[in-house]
Amino acid sequence: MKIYFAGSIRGGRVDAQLYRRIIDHMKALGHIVLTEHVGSSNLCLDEQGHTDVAIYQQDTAWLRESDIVVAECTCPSLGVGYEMAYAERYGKPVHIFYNPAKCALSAMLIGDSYFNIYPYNNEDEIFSRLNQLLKL
Ligand code: 6IA
Repeated sequence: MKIYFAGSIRGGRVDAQLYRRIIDHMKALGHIVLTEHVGSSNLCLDEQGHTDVAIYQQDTAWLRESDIVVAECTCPSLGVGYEMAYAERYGKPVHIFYNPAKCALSAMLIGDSYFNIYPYNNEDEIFSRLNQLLKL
């Protein structure tokens, strides 16, 4: 499957290493992750030279191309929230993870029954859920 992984970039990079581990796990299960850069540790440097228009056009094209959308939403991000609504508009299955000990997830996600939402207490819960969702 082609997976669109969403995680905060300008909203803050506090969970960037967690994003990398989630992306690596999904790749190890045999899937293609279209948005590997979300887990990159030197993203700010990489960002130079990419216009916002090009980023928007590429990411929305990848969302339309994806089979499934996975998001880690503990760190609030306007871009990720937009991507969740965009994925719903195109009928993509959306799976959202967040740590309730670290954030109160927006009512605009929790309140929308379209989304599959998984609060977790530790990373192992994310990986075992992904194993269920993404088994080939
Ligand atoms: O509002 P935020 O920046 O936190 O939004 C994060 C979300 O928007 C992520 O899930 C990404 O899919 C998308 N996004 C935001 N900035 C970029 C970006 N910047 N590149 C790709 N997707 C982005 C340039 C990075 C560079 C490695 C090309």
